[in-house]
Amino acid sequence: MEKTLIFLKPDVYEKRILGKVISAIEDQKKYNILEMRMDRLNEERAREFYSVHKEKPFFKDLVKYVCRGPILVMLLEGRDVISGIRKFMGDTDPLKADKNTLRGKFGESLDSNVIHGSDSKESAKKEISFFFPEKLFE
Ligand code: IDP
Ligand code: MG
Repeated sequence: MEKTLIFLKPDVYEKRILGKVISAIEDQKKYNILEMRMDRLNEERAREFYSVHKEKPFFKDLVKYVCRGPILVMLLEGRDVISGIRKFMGDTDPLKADKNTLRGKFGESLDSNVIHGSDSKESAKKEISFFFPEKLFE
């Protein structure tokens, strides 16, 4: 069993579709939600979380996006959950994402693209410890 870190971004909260996105994930019948918490990133924490992107032209907009409202953070567990949930998220750009992915269905643009998901075992480990430091070594 593998673990990953996802969060539903502020656009999901703003549109009041947290429940719909959680339902879509649960309907996959593949993953266990081990932890779930409303949280909010400030600029400093967002910059730290996304530090791999700090040289990118969109970094400033990305930080603004994820700080603009509450996020719902989840620790997910399942077989191949890291790649499985990434596939289910869909393309980073909702306009390019398949219609039966979360971003294709609920997203609008690069700053309303619904969800973050860890992209490797290394980033999952780092990102789980960022939000759930007490859970990492269980
Ligand atoms: P991912 O979320 O699919 O892993 P990344 O390349 O890691 O995509 O980018 C992180 C986030 O930064 C994206 O989810 C999106 O919100 C934002 N982003 C990515 N590329 C662009 C861009 O070209 N313009 C504006 N925002 C972007
Ligand atoms: Mg990424």
